[in-house]
Amino acid sequence: MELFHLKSHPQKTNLAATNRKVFKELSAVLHQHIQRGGVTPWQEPQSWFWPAPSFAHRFGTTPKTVIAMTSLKLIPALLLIPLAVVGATKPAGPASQPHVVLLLADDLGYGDPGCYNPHSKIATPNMDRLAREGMRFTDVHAAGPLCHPSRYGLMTGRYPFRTDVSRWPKEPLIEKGQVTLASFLRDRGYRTAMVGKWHLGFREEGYERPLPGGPVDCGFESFFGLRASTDIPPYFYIRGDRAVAPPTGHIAEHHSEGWLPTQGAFWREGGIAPGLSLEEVLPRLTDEACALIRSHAGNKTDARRPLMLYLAYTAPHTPWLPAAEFVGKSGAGMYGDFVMMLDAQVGRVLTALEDARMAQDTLLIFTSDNGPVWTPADVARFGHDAAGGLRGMKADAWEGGHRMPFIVRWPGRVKAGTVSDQTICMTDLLATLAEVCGAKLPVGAGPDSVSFLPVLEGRQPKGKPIRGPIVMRAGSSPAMMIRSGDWKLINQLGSGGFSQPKTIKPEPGGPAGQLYNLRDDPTETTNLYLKHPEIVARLEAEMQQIVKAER
Ligand SMILES: [Ca+2]
Repeated sequence: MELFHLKSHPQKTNLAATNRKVFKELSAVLHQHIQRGGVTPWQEPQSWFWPAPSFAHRFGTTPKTVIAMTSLKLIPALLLIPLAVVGATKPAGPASQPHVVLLLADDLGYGDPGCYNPHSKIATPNMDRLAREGMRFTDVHAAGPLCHPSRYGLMTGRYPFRTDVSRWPKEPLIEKGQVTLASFLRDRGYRTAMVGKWHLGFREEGYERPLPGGPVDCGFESFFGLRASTDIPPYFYIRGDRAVAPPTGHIAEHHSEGWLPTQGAFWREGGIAPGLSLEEVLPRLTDEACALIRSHAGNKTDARRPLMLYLAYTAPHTPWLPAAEFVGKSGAGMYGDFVMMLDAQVGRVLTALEDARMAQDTLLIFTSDNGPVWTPADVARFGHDAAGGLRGMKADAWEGGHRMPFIVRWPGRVKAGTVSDQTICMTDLLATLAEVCGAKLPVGAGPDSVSFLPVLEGRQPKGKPIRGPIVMRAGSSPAMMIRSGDWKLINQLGSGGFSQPKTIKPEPGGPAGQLYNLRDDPTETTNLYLKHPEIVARLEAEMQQIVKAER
């Protein structure tokens, strides 16, 4: 066998002896491919080794990097092949697109992963590893500070205040035909799969019947997971659009001593599928995701397509149910132990991608849907700040409610160990992935989505914002907020969410809202509303313009 690096030595120097690692790796994949019955190069060069870019990425840093093998005498089936070229240039079409794995944690705070908070009391080696191997963002915002609005924005690229998200318990929030991350990528040749918590509504007419309007009607070709959070009944698994077993049993409400009623191993009473244990849900989702990754790599029909996997975890949302091996292991109580268990799940997914030889060609995003259920009293008790110094918690208009850990690992395309302070909204993922595919979004799709691919690729000049203002509704009040550059306006007083007080009536002559300069005051301690009326007026006008735009 011979190995060539065509860019530097166009088929002149056999590098098989001097580049043993590359040679062995390439040979192994070639064998594996042939054993799976792969096509021969002259029949279908672009998909000979699907996915072709994995080679370009693994063995070089530019699309021009080429590995060639000749005289394949070690492989009887290909004895007569004079020359095979792999990954010569980035081909058009699905084979040029990376796998996309979107890992969404549930209620994980900005200050939980060690890579975001050097004082975190929770060991998160796998999240930290992602940060070391990818780009860590410090100013990314969920589209809303609660599960369902956040996920609506993530899936559709449209701000959740543009629809009535309160309909979710009975109706699908995503309209028929509305473009989603999944439908868009499916139409670009991806195999789209979702595992985990949906929380965007089904048309519910009884759990013995199909559940229309969910993931498989919104662009995912497969779905295994749950209707909503593991503290909101009924509790049952769904595969496709059917209950695996309908929730014909009953479970009583549960709380944990020493915690608020909405913390600890808290769940509400209601229906549950026979045999379902809430403790098993988190590892079960990982089992499903890892099996899906393995089956994708092992099935020659599937493996010809890039995979888009949306893995929406149920942790560390309540109930906090760490497995025995994690109990007492963090310095942040049941919550911290459950975050450690989540981190271990992330590690399992990374290992599955590596074992399937997909990791090097996967654009992996790790983030969370909204802030933690962690109060100032918890910070004092454990010395752990789940919001990482930001003000507030889940549901709040303050930063703790929606500024999220957000890490992108994409070997060969996103520089390892980098940090970006670009202000980004999770609605932006749709336009970003469209640009990754070299495609334009259809008219009307992702109206609040702006591609941040230039940031990922290090092309965006530092200090030049990639997008305009972000507008959001608070989780527990009608309060609206806008973030524009360094400035942030909340059009009422109070948190707007779970922090007390939620709302405060303005005093005569006092401020009617909150204005903060996040550059000077990232913890939102000094309200400049009365000091800068001109900035308040400008931000209010910007906000109204965005809210009123018909999108
Ligand atoms: Ca959540």
